[in-house]
Parts: sequence; structure tokens; C-alpha cells
Amino acid sequence: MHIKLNIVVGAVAALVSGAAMSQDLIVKIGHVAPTSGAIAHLGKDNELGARLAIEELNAKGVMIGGKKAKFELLAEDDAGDPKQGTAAAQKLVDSKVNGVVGHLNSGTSIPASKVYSDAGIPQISPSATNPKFTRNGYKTTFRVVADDVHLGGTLGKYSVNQLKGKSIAVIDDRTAYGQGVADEFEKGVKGAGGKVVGREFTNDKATDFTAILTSLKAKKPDVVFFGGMDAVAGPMLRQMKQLGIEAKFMGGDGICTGELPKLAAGTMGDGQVVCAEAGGVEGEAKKSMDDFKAKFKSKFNVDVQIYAPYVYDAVNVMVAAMAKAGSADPAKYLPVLAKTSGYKGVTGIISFDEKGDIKNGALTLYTYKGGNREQLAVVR
Ligand code: ABU
Repeated sequence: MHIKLNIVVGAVAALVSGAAMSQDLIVKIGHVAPTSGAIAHLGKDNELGARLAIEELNAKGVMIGGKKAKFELLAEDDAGDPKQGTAAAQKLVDSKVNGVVGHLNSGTSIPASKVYSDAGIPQISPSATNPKFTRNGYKTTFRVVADDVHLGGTLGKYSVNQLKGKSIAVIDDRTAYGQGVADEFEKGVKGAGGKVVGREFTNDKATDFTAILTSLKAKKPDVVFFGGMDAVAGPMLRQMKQLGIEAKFMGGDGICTGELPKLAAGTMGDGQVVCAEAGGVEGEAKKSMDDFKAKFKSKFNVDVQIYAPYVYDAVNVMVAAMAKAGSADPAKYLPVLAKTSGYKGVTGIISFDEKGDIKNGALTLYTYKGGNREQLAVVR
């Protein structure tokens, strides 16, 4: 009799628990970054930022419209390639994701933004800095970092005013990001009264820069700016050393990673490289960023490369809008997301302007000493 009663109680409990589970709201968050190829270390950094956010949200138990939300991460690899980027975007749309965080690159985020816009699915890029990303008039497009007008322009002025560059050379990798940030850098140099003595280009898969560096060497540059990613910047620094080019080396956020010293294989001089992350925190707000980096390291046993905290914030901003709207339906939470104002993230305060860009975005200038990234200043 006692055994029978236990079986009945167990069955009822299982039914109740099953009923509760069936009432959970499944929320699918897409994430896209290059997790294969030369900048896979950056794509994995971003993806881990998303995984951490999703794990914490599930552990916390977020209620959306009276239902407990269960978040699922649908992670795609676009290899940093525009065609694979739009294919990944379409795959996520077909999987009926509720929102997307990504892509990592401007060259993939920009074409993918049309796919998401056509499907009415909100997209927040944590790292694509080309200004065009938010200038197509799509209501679904957001970004939580500063753009290349701010980034390249500030670095251009810095090269003249702080580094006292007199003959500045510029190289870019012909990607949407690399060429765009190099153009803005050049404008910043000229605006500050500086002189660009040479402009060369390569591509984002190149490994041999002898021809362009030899050509620039003849112009005796004291600063070389590279618009591109760390996987190309590292070997370029090695070859500059081999060719005896003693110039300072500058770049945007694409080179401003934890991996750069390894990629340059010990050829970077202390203070030789100056770069900028397209975000940053200062004062009391720095603690939340530092705490995030420590938590990330303890959980995944790797250091943050650059944009994992911004991915983490992007996921949380999206989910905060869903909770506030009481719905994960993109059409219902999109207007709430667009009105995001004063959200306190680990990367600082997030408010969106009418284009979907972060308001009052910061930049953090860094150099490297002893193979470690060292903060120089946070500027707005
Ligand atoms: N912002 C640097 C890396 C990503 C991109 O914009 O292509």
C-alpha cells in the first residue's frame, strides 16, 4: 500500500513538473563570429561571452510575460567571410531565433543586417565598427561599441599630437573594417596638421608584406598605421623588425588584442604599439569590467581577448528588453530595445541613439609592455 502511494505521488510530481517545463518559454539567441580561420581566437572570445551570459540568465531564472524563460544559444561560424555571413544569418532566421548578437566583423555584419532586417529580427553587433553598419536605416540594427569615425579619427589625432609623428604611413587590408578605419585615421592625421607620406594595402589573408614595407621604408615613416586584424598585424610587425623599420605601430581595435604579442613573436618593442578598443570604462565602473574578466578566466581558463564583455552585455541588453516588453517576440520587444537607456553593463552605460548606435561611446587606448596590454587612457 505504502509503495503504491509513493508511485502515485511520484507520477503526479512528474506530471506537474512536466507541465511546468512545457510552460517554459524557449528563447533562441543567435550568435555569429569567425570561430574558424586566422581570427578564430577572436570569434571564440566573442562566443564565450555569449555562452557566459546565457548560462547566467538560465541560472538566474528570467521571467518573460509570466513564463520562465529558457535561453538557447545557436552559435554559427561565418569565418569572417561576407558570403558565409549572410548564409549564417539566413540559417538563424530559418531557425526562428528571437534575436542575434553578432557578427564580429563589419564585412559580415553589414550584409547580414539586411537579412535580419527583412525578417524583423533584432541584431546587436558587439564589435563591428564600420559606421555603415548602422546607417542603412534598418530598425533592427544595434551596436554596443563606438564606430570607426571615432576610433580612426582619435588615433589619427593621437599620432600627431601625442606621438609627434612627422611622416605617417598607412596600410589597410581592404576589408570594410580595415579600409574604413584607415580612411578615418588618415582624415584624423590631416585634420591635426600631420602628413601621410604613403598609403599601401594588403589583404586579410596575406602573410608576406616585404614589397609594401620596402616601399614605405624609403619614405622614412616614424608611425605606421595598420587597418586590419591582429592575425595580419603580428607578422607585419615581425617583418618591420626584419627590415629595420623602427617606426611606432598603430591600429584600431582589430589589432588591440591579448594575442598580438604572440602573433608578433616577441618583435614588439615596449610602447611601440598604440591601439584602441572601441569601448571602455573608467573610475568606479572599471571594477565591473575587471570582475567580468576574472570570472571569464576562472570559468574558461582563458583571458578575454577583447570583445567578450561587449557580447555579454549585448545578450543581456537584448534579454532586458524582452523582460520589459513581456515578450520575446521580435516585433514586440524591438521597440523596447530601441529605447534602451542607461542600461548598466560590465562595459559601461548602454543607451542607443536613433540609428541604434551606442550614445557617448568610449575608446580605450592601449600600448604593450613586456608582452602585456597596458591601458593608456579612456577617451570619449
Ligand atoms: N572592429 C574591429 C573588428 C571587427 C570589424 O569591425 O570588422
